[in-house]
Amino acid sequence: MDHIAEKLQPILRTIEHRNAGEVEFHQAAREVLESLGRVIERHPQYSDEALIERICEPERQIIFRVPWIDDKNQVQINRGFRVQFNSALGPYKGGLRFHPSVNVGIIKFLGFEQTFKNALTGMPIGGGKGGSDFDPKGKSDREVMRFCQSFMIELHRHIGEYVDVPAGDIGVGAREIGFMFGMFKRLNNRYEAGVLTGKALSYGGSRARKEATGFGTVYFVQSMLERRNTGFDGKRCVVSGSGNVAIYAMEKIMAFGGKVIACSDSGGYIVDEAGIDLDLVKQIKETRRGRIAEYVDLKGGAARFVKGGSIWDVPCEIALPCATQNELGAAAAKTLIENGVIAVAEGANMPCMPQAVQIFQAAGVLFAPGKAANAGGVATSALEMQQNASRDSWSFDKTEKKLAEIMYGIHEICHETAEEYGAPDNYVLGANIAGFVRVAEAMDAMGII
Ligand code: NDP
Ligand code: 2IT
Repeated sequence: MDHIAEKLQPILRTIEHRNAGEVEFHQAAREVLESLGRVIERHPQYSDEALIERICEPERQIIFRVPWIDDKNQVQINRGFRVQFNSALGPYKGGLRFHPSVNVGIIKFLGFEQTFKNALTGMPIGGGKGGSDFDPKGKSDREVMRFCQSFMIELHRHIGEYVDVPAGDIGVGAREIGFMFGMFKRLNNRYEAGVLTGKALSYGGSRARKEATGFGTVYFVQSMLERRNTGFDGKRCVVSGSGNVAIYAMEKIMAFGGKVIACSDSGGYIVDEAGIDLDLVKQIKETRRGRIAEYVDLKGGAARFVKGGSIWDVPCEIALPCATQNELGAAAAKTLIENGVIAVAEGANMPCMPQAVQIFQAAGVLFAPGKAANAGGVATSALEMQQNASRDSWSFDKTEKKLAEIMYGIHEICHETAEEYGAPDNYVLGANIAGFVRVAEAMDAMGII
């Protein structure tokens, strides 16, 4: 990894000062700035007219109160966020996260990453992110509905198919999107299908959107492995998390002949040397919204549950962190390498800490950053917007084929860009530069905005 070029250091200092305490945003900005030194050396125009400074400052940040009434008739107050980061390439686009850890710094880092990720897809979407510190865990469907309705009563005035198009993220799936869409439609008296993505198929959702992030990550890994003349066949894989991204990453790994032996949730991880039974995981997680620990009693055999602990202790050749930010640090990276890992891809956003990334890269492990590897979700959201705009609905095969092409395209541009800038195999550099250049060129063409 490069150091931050001298010319770019004041930019990071300003970010740290202006966004005091927002450590995840500082981390994400630092990583991108580390990659940009090589760009401004060759193309000084990209640092003219404060272009990089403008890209690092969100266009708009909205914070609002979300009051709702729980099942005990008590009034609850949560905080809602939407950071509209960059609209140079299209309407702001990015998910909503409902998790008690959500704060403005987390939403800002996610919106910043999203801007470059969306640029990498080559589709006309800007970057944004939102959410709330609301915790859907343990809440009844009615409580979730009342929360989502209250959240949308405020958010609706800030979004629209040409303005800002939210979708899901941690804690937000088809159930929550449905409740929010219903309230948006009522408030606007307008059937604006393209205002949200990740909708159910019954009212304008896209086939393959649910699968897209996990599938896409695995397509990206397949492209990396091909460059080393290998594939998933028979390889031991570990996937952290057991939510939307993890489940469909596991499904595609299995379809490609890999063997998934461990997955997790925030309570701990399960190991099943016979290979994870994905139908059972779906039953526990998707149908019952249960805990991954239940797998062991239901499956029997040699399956075991490890409470807490690090899933990265499980020896594997391919590791996909698909849970949350900063879930894989330096110690875990070293353990994975000692155990023979050959490829690591971020299904989650920024799950690997900077030291871990450095350790992987120094050891020659194939490493795919989230803004490239998990772009399949938002890319398929853009396909959902296309279907909504043309009042069309495509088959699963057609949609998945487009997703696969997009992922292979992202792999190609990251790889080629890294090579062009003298660091072949450095997908972090390739993704940051390629994403940045697309946003920078569009902004440059529009004057000082
Ligand atoms: P889900 O809510 O469906 O699943 C999240 C999973 O991660 C759960 O297993 C959850 O465990 C675990 N997890 C979440 N927070 C923590 C935490 N603080 N510590 C430990 N485990 C945690 O979310 P998604 O699968 O949609 O999202 C996972 C990651 O992928 C996120 O980083 C998200 O930003 C990213 N992503 C999602 C996309 C999408 O389309 N959904 C697209 C691109 C990236 P538990 O249930 O116990 O909390
Ligand atoms: O992080 C992400 O890319 C997402 N949560 C998906 C965003 C989207 O608009 O589909």
